[in-house]
Amino acid sequence: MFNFLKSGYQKIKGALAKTRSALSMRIKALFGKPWNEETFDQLEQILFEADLGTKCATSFVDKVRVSLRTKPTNDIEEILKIFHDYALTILANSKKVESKTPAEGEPYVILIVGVNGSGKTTSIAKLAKHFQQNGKKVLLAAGDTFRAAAIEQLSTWAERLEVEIVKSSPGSDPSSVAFDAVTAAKARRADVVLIDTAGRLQNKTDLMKELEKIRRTLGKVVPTAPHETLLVLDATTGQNAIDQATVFNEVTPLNGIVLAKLDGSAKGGIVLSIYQQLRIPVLWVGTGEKVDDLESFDPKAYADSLFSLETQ
Ligand SMILES: Nc1nc2c(ncn2[C@@H]2O[C@H](COP(=O)(O)OP(=O)(O)OP(=O)(O)O)[C@@H](O)[C@H]2O)c(=O)[nH]1
Ligand SMILES: [Mg+2]
Repeated sequence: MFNFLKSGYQKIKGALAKTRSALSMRIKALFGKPWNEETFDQLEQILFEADLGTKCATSFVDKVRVSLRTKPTNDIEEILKIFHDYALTILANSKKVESKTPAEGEPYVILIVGVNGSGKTTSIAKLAKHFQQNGKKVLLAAGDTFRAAAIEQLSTWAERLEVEIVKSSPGSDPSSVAFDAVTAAKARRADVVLIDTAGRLQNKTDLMKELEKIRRTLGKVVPTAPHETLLVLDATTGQNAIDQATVFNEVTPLNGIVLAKLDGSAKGGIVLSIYQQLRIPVLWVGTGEKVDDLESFDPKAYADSLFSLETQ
């Protein structure tokens, strides 16, 4: 089927194909024969390899062990349902940081953070397209002033999407770009401002200072801004993404995660690890490099996709 004809549910399912086969097919092979304590050790390894992380993998093993001891079965569909339902329990347990609401006539400001190469700029383009399709006037802010290429990349997206962009010369202060962008958005009656940032993580104090300064500056123009701060994580980096989320969560309040590059990764179990260890909700997932390849995260679609024997 052509990608653009696929529903969001199918796109999430497609993106998780590799993780699904790494998980469900191996679980099937494992429990397709009589199981014993060693089976559970092997299960832990399978879950670990799908990037659920040690803590999350162990809690799954405990859950499955208790369920199977209480109600033994060799029916693989029933066994997968135990995983499926437990995944939904974990995904229901996030700690929501409510986004703020702008005053009448003021734009909704979204700050995008994340390490280099995680998918920030591409995700901004995807989000811009999403808001455009919902009839919103979007303005982009090239707040990653660290590299000329970063400004150019965002400018190219702005041209392609026909949205306004506020940028400055490389090396300029990202806070002043953020200030100019929100000022312009107010004057031009834009509905949404998406702010790109540089993702250097070498020094936590610098990162914290820079993000704090951007937030403070935004607040001078629109007192409630930023209304939302989203962390972009690269799904292919596995457990390293958890470390990144931990650091960013300490330096700036996060409303949620955009999990880019879910397609092609066999490490899609990272979502469960994020929810269990950090309780930060995944709000969006990137399912490809194209501007339409962004889906709002649906826990049911995710659990259905991971714990199923479908091969497609
Ligand atoms: N397959 C796939 N590729 C993606 C996705 N999102 C981003 N990419 C690719 O990942 C690479 C990095 O994306 P960028 O958006 O430039 O990442 P960034 O965080 O802005 O990177 P820097 O500005 O260098 O810090 C690009 O080649 C993107 O096309 C996705 O959901 N799926
Ligand atoms: Mg970028």
